[in-house]
Amino acid sequence: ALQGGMLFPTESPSREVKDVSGLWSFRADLSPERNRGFEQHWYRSPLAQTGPVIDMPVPSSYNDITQDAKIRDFIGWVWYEKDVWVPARWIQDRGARIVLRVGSAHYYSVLWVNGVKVTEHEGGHLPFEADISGVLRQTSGNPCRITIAVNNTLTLETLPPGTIQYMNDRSRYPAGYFVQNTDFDFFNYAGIHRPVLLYTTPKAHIDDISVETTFSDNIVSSRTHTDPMSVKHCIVTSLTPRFVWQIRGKGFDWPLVVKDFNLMKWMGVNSFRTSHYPYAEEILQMADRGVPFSDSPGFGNVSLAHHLTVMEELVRRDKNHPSVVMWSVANEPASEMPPAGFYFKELVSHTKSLDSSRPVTYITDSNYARDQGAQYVDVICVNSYLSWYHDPGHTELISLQLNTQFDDWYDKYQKPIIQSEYGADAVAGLHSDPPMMFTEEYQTTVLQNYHNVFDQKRKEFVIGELIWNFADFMTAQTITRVVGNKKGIFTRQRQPKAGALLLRERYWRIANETG
Ligand code: GCB
Repeated sequence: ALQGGMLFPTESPSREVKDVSGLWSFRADLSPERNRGFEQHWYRSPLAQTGPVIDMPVPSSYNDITQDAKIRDFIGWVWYEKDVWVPARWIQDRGARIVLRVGSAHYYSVLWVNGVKVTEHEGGHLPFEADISGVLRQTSGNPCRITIAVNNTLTLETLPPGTIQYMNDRSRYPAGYFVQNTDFDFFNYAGIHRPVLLYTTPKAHIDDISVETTFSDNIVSSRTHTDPMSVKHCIVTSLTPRFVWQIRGKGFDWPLVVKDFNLMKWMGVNSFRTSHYPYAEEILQMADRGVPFSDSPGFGNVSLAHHLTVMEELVRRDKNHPSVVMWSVANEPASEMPPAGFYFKELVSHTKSLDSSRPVTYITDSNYARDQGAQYVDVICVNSYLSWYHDPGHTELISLQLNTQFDDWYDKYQKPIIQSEYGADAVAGLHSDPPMMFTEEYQTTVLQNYHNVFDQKRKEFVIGELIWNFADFMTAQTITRVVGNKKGIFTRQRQPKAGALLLRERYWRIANETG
């Protein structure tokens, strides 16, 4: 079980917050074993004394900041360092507790203050912190040198998982050559993605609170019920934003957050799904003010134990946001594998024990007959790409195949269903009539065919629809991707494609019909 709460730091008469984001010194450990920083103790002296450093903005991914493809595609440990001044009164006041908090860093982090290790953390999208009062007072505080080593390597035990593959054929690859393989298609952006804060609390302080939200309007009525059918009102329409874009990668960025909320309001969206990881707390705070949403974060024991911890951290952090309507424990897991049944039984029941007031789900692209985990969830969330990854070009098949998809799942489980992804790639400005794949016309035709079925099934058991995707986003380079994934209805620069106008008309119409 986790120690302590994880309240979002805010100022008060008894608490102060100091944001130490900004320019940090940065060095990637390019040694063949990627371990030189630890061997040479780079945390013991200023990083610049160990070798060349460059400026790196925090928060941001480091990948797109330089012109160097080695940094863009780097796998392994990178080192961040910053000297900060801690207010003298914080150090002198023995009644003050001084905490260093990292909003998120991807994926494994080790944190030192003045050369003393203060904590480490596994997991790429949730905050971690350390009480550094003792270290600061022992090392006489100022300037306070903060060092953070971050490793983006994905293994079968990380979320999301990945594997490292060594290429041993010396006729084709140099010695030591390796690649990171993954099964997801967003670019594995890495670095310190959310603000780094110093804050104080009194020694005797409130560590955690639980907010019970009761609302009379139907937007958040699901908040106080476990009955998933009550979700009906808040997920009539929805879409998926993705806070990746140019230069900053996954780094938190207020202008982009506000722009995306404005776009969602413009479209008449009443809900969105986070994908495929927990978003920044600032985004939840925005959502609490208007747009509710559901949150998401190998099958071995090590994976399961880590996964349970991540759900504990997620629920601890986000339980008080009225905008969170449902917990999602996974996206497209290999849920047809035999161990998946036990894995999801444990994961779902553990999440329910942490919060009995919200439904729990995971997103599946598995076949209804082979999936092992749907029996444990409250709502079945299905992704499908009819006429894209299957029967490419044949939009005339969508109606038949989508009806079958819904009926199969419903006949087996009698649970409410959300279409949690559907869509098609469109390169903005590419046109063809009759429609062809990758044109705006093809994307709108796919959406329209899906919508026709949603409109029939909405009267029965289909309680939500989430377009994939809100905006285009960067992926690894493959032959299926045209400079990233183009399933956005907005471009990466947030300009609308024809699909955005189709959805806008639809969302506003449904909102008017359902009041
Ligand atoms: C999916 C994944 C999403 C991909 C999408 C696609 O099912 O959940 O991460 O981006 O398909 O476009 O292939």
